[in-house]
Amino acid sequence: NLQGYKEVVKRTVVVGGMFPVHERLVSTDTNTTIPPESSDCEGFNFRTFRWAQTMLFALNEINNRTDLLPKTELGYVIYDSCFTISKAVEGTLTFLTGQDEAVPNYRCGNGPPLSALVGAGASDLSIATARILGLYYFPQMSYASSCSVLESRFQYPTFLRTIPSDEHQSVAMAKLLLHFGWTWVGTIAAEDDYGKYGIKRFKEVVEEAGVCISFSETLPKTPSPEAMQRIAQAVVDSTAKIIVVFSSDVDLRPLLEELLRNNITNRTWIASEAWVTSAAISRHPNILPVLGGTIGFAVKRAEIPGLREHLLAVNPYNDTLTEEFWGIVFNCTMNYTQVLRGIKRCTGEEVIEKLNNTYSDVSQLRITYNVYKAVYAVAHALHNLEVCKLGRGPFENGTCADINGFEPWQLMYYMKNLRFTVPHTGEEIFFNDGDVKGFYEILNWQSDSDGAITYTNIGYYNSTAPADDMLTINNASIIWNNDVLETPRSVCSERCQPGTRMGIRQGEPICCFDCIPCADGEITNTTDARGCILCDDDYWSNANHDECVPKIIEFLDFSEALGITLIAIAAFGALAAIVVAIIFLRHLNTPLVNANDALLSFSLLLGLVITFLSSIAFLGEPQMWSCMTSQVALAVGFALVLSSLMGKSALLMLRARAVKANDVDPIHPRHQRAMMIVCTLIQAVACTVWLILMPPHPVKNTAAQNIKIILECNTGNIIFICSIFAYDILLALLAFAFAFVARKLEDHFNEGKSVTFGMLVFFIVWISFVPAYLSTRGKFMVAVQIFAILASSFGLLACVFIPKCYVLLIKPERNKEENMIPRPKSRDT
Ligand code: TCR
Repeated sequence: NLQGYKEVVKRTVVVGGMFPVHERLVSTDTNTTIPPESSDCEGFNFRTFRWAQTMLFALNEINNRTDLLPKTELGYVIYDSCFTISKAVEGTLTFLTGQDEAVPNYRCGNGPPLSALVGAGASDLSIATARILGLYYFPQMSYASSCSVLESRFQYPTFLRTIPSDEHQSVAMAKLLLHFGWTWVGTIAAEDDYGKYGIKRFKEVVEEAGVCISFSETLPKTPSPEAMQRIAQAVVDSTAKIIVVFSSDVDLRPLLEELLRNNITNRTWIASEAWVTSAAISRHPNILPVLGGTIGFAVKRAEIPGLREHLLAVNPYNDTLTEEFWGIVFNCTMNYTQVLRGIKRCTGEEVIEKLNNTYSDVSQLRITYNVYKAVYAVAHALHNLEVCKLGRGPFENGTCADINGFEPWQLMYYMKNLRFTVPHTGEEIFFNDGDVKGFYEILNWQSDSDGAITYTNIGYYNSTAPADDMLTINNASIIWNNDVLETPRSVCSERCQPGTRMGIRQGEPICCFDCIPCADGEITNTTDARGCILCDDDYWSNANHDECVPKIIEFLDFSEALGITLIAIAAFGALAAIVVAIIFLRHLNTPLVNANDALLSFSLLLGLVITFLSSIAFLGEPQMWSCMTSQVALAVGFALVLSSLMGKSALLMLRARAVKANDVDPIHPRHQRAMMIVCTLIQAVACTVWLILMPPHPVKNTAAQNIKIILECNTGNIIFICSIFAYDILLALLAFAFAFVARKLEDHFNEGKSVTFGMLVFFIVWISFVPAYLSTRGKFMVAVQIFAILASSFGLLACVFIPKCYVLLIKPERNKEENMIPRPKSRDT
């Protein structure tokens, strides 16, 4: 142990220090046949030795000052904790008891008063020592123990530190991840309180923000090749490109060897404070491809003038640690027995100025600066204690503590309520319930011209800033792994674009999902949507499924080709019927026209004109009036046509019978006309009732076809429309039946045959209409309907009237009385 107090007139107060100068204990076999002895340490660490030397430097600086503790000299005892809890506990007990053979709860001798313990490096060591020191209310000022559990004033009442709590660092790391949009990360944590608590808090924060952890590994305290291979394999196997490592450099180094062996590149490492500026990692040969681009958090850096000179002025004969240091640096020994074994002997004249290693590197004074601050904090607390004015003191009745014999709790009071500025840097230090505020610099590992790693400052994290400004990062100054400038991506699944939704994969973290296209009629308009949204009634999804577009409105328009054709045909039909009527009028008194009641022929033609024209009302955008007129005109028109035909054929049939039976003419034209009018009227009345009760009306049919709204007429009530057209069918059947019976009648105008034939055409058209109608959709249904109307009307027109017109116009000589059916004797005669 390093110790020294100057024998001067000033009174002396001792400051304890504890540094992990060695990295581990020499492994010994646990032999229980001999008394236990303190184990030896190995693995000399230049960095932590520099920390220890910095404490000496700071004490020296303080002792030389006249304004700080002018009447008191600070002495020191420094213990090496060897990065092990047992050594730290042993050192603490030795410190408290003043015994080499530490006896707990007992201190003998009247040595100079102890003030505070600076240290215990790693958190688990501090936790152990803080528990012991807490028993005596003995102040402890740590410079590197950042674990968040040390925040608890209940468990560690006298623990203070100059390093921010890892609570801040974990949150900062999480924010960094979110800043770059990384949602798929691996974590590696040391198997100590620092690693475990640090990564635990980190995971809590990121998982809340929706980041997923690909793998979590722990770095064992006693590294084995198998464990390292397993971790390296986990890194290789994972698709996560971002790996967060919460560990000290000492614990990380074995893994680093393994990573280098496996040449694992193309990853971005996120470094915790404990290894971000560690030369033991960054000065490793060939490290650049593996760890280049690393981003990490570092505590404040400072320049401490005079430190380098102090470090280089070490005296190898001072103490055993320096002796060992000297031996390692110059590859020689001061130990006589080793000299005998042939190892070079140190002269003590070796030139340390030439030394260029971690020890004398003062470019990254971060934890070193924390040590410096910690020592100053103790000194300032002692100073405040010393300058206390009786009567105005903080203790009972305004009393003060005596610097020559104060109690640890009295010093603790001053430490807690401390506020001072650090020399050279001017930083103001105070403890907020034992902790300093969370401030980190964010460093990026970049390579300089000779391929060595430099730490470039790319931003900072300030826990006291408002939530949005805590993290400040200059993205442009980052150079990533393999010298790329583009931010790496680390996601388990790429984002789901609009038009798709996230589909979970059973048993995998939520960041790993499939993008499932939305079904037709459903959309997503954001990325990473959880579910598709159904479009409103009048809307439908577009091809990409990222927008609801209005459905296409469909109806058979007048202006389109099909519409125009249909109108032309219908108009032609109506015209033809009118022309026929005109021909008939011109030959009104000829036998042919008179043969079968001219009036019925005219009503038949009128009915045909109506049906032809009614088909036009089916076209165009359905309106209330067009729906009403089209259906009703059709129904009534057909009723007129069919009842006229029925009248005609009934007449034919009855006459035929009368002729056969040589009876009188059974029927007067008045009867047929009345029949025609009554049958048509029934239909007209039925239609009127229909129109009044449940009129057909235009509707938007959205159900028939997904992407279209079909504008069509709703027929109001299905029973009405059925009965109305059923009535028409009834008339048609009757007309057909009568005509069929009369078809063989000997008449040269073939009235019976042409009506039968016309009715057959009519039936065929309407029977074939049914399947055609049912198998079409949208506006073509209307077209099919119109076609059926036109076809059946043309059929009737053609069958019934063409033969007659032929005779009237081309063969007028056949238009003779004798060609008529033999008329039964007229009643009047
Ligand atoms: N806190 C760590 C130990 C540690 C450390 C370091 C060790 C920190 N920084 C630098 C070596 C070098 C930060 C702990 O355990 O709390």
